[in-house]
Amino acid sequence: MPAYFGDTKIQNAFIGSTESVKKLSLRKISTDMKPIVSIIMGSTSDLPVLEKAAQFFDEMEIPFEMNALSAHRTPQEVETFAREAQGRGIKVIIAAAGMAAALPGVIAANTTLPVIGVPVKGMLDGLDAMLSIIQMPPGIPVATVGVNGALNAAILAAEMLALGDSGIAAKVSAYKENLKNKITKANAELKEVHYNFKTN
Ligand code: AIR
Repeated sequence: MPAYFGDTKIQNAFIGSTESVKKLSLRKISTDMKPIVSIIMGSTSDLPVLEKAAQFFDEMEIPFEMNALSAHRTPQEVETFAREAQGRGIKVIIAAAGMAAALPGVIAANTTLPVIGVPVKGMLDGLDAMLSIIQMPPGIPVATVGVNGALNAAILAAEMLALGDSGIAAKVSAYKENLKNKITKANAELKEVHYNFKTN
């Protein structure tokens, strides 16, 4: 097992120390579930962005793992992770990084699993990370979501998993149905907003 996996060693993989990581380390890390999604972030400073994805997988009851690996600071470990992910049962990888965000592309270069890239807003409003992730050369695609778009990355991952899992398909479908209800409710509320020249 690589050094960056397992509940006792997970903290070693995190670069730096943030409040979010301290919170994470206090929670019980479940070892009896086998992850099918891997969330990789370039640094624990990206964790606040990735929390939306984690919450979505909790809601969908999809087992996932979270680790920090950096294409620049731990290049060897990134390659090992990417090469071994499929063999460990991972089906989709979500990779997030800011600045010169090579992480999703380097992972995609070392696996045939689908990789979803999340550009993290750090410098330049996240445009630097977005262009680094989206502009992959032909042959090595990374499905890139918007800046800080971790929730969309998680929904897209669930949609991929839903192709082969009717339970996940039903949950994703219910989630999307709920989004419709939100707009229906918003329109009912807008009906109660009055202006002199508003006709509906
Ligand atoms: N990063 C880390 N290694 C390579 C890159 N591109 C990114 C992280 C984070 C930013 O650099 O994904 O968004 C700053 O990292 P840190 O650890 O200094 O906070």
